[in-house]
Amino acid sequence: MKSGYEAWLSYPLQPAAQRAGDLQWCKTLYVAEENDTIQAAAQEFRRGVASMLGIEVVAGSAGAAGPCVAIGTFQGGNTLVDQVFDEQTVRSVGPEGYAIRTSAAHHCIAIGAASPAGVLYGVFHLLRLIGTASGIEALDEAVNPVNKLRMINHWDNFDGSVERGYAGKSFFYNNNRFVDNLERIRDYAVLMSSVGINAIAINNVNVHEQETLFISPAYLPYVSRIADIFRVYGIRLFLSINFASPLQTGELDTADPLAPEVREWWRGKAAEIYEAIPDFGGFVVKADSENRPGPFTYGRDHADGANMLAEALEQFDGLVIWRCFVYNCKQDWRDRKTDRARAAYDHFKPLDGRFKDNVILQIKNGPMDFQVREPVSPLFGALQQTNHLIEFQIAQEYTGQQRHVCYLVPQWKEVMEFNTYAQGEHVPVKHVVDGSLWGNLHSGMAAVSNVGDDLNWTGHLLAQANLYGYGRLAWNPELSSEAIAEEWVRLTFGGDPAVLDTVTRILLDSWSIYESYTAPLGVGWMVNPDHHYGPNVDGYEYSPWGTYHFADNLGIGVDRTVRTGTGYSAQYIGKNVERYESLADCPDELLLFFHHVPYTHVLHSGSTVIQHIYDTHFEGAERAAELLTLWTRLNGKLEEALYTQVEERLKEQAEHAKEWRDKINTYFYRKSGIQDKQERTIY
Ligand code: GCW
Repeated sequence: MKSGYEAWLSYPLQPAAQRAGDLQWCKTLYVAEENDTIQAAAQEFRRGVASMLGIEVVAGSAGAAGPCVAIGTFQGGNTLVDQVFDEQTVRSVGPEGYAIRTSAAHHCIAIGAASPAGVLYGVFHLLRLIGTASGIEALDEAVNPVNKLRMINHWDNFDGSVERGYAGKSFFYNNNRFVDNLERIRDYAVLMSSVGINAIAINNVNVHEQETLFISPAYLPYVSRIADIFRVYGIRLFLSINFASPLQTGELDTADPLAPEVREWWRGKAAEIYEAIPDFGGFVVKADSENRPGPFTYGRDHADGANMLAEALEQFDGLVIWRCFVYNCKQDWRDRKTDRARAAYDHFKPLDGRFKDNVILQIKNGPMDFQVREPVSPLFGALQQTNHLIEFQIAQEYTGQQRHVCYLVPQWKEVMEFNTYAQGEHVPVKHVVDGSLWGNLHSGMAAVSNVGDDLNWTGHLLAQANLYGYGRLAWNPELSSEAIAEEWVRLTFGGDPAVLDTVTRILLDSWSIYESYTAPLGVGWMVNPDHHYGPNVDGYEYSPWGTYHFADNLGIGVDRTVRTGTGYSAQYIGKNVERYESLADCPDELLLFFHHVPYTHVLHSGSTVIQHIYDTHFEGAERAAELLTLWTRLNGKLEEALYTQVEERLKEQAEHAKEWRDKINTYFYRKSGIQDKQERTIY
């Protein structure tokens, strides 16, 4: 019986008509290399084919007659692979790419790659084609990942808790120990490599006392065991580190990045780490952010701090991934000059060009913090001489905490398509992020993981679509939200058209539904402090975190214009500045992020702000209830265990959406005194 643990590698049995076509190729697998990664690819192929096509795959060889699948690296010993691919194709395949071709002449489907990881990705591609009934008779393509770094950040703590984790405990640590059972970590690595993830940081960016010692001899052997597993699946392991490590371990009395003994300490540390893990990815660093130590203590800046670490890692090809989530989290709410949205740009734009080649700045997609709606960070397009990554949050901290369904791929797509005007009329974020715009040495995507030790990995089964979708999008940002959703549904539940229709519809509507019953028009927050679940309009209004909405009896919103507000809109480039600056041009969905307006202000939609709030909240709660109705139509069409786990979550969402609706509507009705035109119940 399925539990969700198999996720999108559950390999449902394909319909008989399709099986016949795919079967003839897949009965035999020809592998010529002993390499662990290629053997893992072969094992996955056997597993997938057995389950989807109902046959045991037999081993083939060079001279054997009859069709087969042949996999291997170019010139790696698989003669069929080398016969099928011409020189031009081989040249077009990059370090992590693959070529796949159905060759009638050679009676095979060949998968060739420059590296074992490429072979693995190619095999997963073939399995995906079988699982989505795409036909494999006429394959001929060379595929390379668009983004070089495709990373997952875990916020797992050594005690087993997961910061912003909504799917149980960590499966790396338990009670201040590394787990003994590595099976689940291996299964996780398989899942991640199947969508092209090639880098994973295994501990929280808030590095506490014990985790500071992960880079010490006491813990490195355990870290190394995990790296051994990841390596087989083409994944490099990263660690989040504590900037004050030399100080905190008591070995030095300073962590000043310009102090020679500190530089020496980190160089020694790097050597120790690479001794244990020769392909160690590098460090993820949260410094001078939310009370974490950093270079500011010593009057140094972020470039000084990052470059010091980069110098220690560079001879080993290690990377320093330095986060730009830096702002004043002790703001006085009375201070109307400080604007948290400005902070990342104000800190990092002036440092553009000062970072070493192996430093990558990691920038959250928006200027605030993973809200259901916020503008794109103006740092994308502004950093011309610095490697950088975009950071998304797969964990649904502010988007329903995996108790509500919120398929985030459409949001990420919107961010990636955003025109930065960085150099010319059309320069979308995706071309900044993939490094093609300025030819960055390192670039790509990172995202905060949404998994834990819940049996189905993500708590809400439908939240698996975000994990899947993130990997697919990082590999190829051109994929559409719809295509990704459909793939995920087919691979997870099989190809029943009713299931496909219903589940993709639920996924594709879910972000807009969640947005409509929560904080309106881009203003954000309005959640309960600390845990961030559920409505609380003034939860952060008088707090030090810089996340205000400024609602009074007349109006609401944050004035971030240059003319009368914080000046944030000037951080954008070209037409974006005026678009956000002008009340007339600012898009409705971001109106309250950029402007403070009266409740009677008329939106582009024709509705007033207050009526929009009422309408979207009533509709949002209704639409949330419809999600449950839609799902109940699938009763009997899915495995019981899968059906009921989603049903339960959708019930909670439908109830909780009413809570949001009533708290938000009541709050604004009481503030404004303006009646709902439709006279619905407001308390
Ligand atoms: O949004 C905040 C989260 C913190 C997190 C921080 C960050 C890991 O609430 O839990 O800390 O972002 O991104 O560093």
